[in-house]
Amino acid sequence: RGIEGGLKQAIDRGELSLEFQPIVSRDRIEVVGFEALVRWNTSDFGPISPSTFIPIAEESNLIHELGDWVLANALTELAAWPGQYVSVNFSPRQFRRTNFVGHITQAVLAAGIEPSQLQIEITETAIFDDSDRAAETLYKLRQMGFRIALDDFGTGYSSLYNIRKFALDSLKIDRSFIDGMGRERESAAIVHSIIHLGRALGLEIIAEGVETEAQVQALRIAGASHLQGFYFSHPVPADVARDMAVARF
Ligand code: G
Ligand code: G
Ligand code: MN
Ligand code: NA
Repeated sequence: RGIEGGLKQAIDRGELSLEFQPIVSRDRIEVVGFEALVRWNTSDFGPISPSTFIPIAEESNLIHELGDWVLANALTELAAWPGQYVSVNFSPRQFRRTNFVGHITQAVLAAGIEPSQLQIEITETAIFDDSDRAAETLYKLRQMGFRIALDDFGTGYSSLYNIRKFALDSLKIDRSFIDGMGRERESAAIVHSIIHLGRALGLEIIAEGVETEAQVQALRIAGASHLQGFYFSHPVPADVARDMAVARF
């Protein structure tokens, strides 16, 4: 049957769940949002990582059903933390789906929330292939009031052209650069220049994969506007995240 067969039934069997990881402001005074991360606990093999099953879902049409489940459930959980946004990952195929904007708008209306409470995370891969069409989609999404984040920034077909051409709210610096910051001059230089450039363009800069106090200090000095990572919290179930919505770090 394989993973694809199991994934088809995962939703009906209630095997999917979501975890949430806080995104914290630079001054660590407040949690501004939560990234939703899907989890699959299979009856046959135990937990399987999304880095394994998302690519398989991407190869079939299952990504749409799975993505719809993630979005609807993430929006439902938002009701528990009305002051924060939820940040949802969308794979390239979801983003390129016909009438993506209408689809997301419907989901938000159905959940009764404001578009500004949803941050849409896409990677550069999603916008690279047909960049005119992607630019139009992003423009429409921003017109509607959704927040847009470019995820894993620096690892894809990073082009400075992208961040000028596309309507964005934030850049998420890939955690590999944060990890390298304390050890390699190259990573530190890349982090500094992404922050500098992003700020000059009026973008929020979310540093991902923050694990140590030293990284927190370095990123604050460098001017990152937001931080996310195990230092603050691992991804946690919604009821645990709820108590974190008003936490101070
Ligand atoms: O949380 P974790 O490290 O297990 O996530 C592994 C990868 O799976 C990350 O690249 C993350 O962006 C991706 N991922 C997690 N949840 C979702 C989701 O709901 N949709 C998509 N498209 N990707 C997700
Ligand atoms: O590709 P994306 O950035 O969406 O991936 C998010 C993934 O990063 C999640 O699977 C999450 O579990 C993981 N993650 C979040 N914070 C940290 C961290 O501080 N260190 C490491 N190694 N992984 C993290
Ligand atoms: Mn992400
Ligand atoms: Na990322």
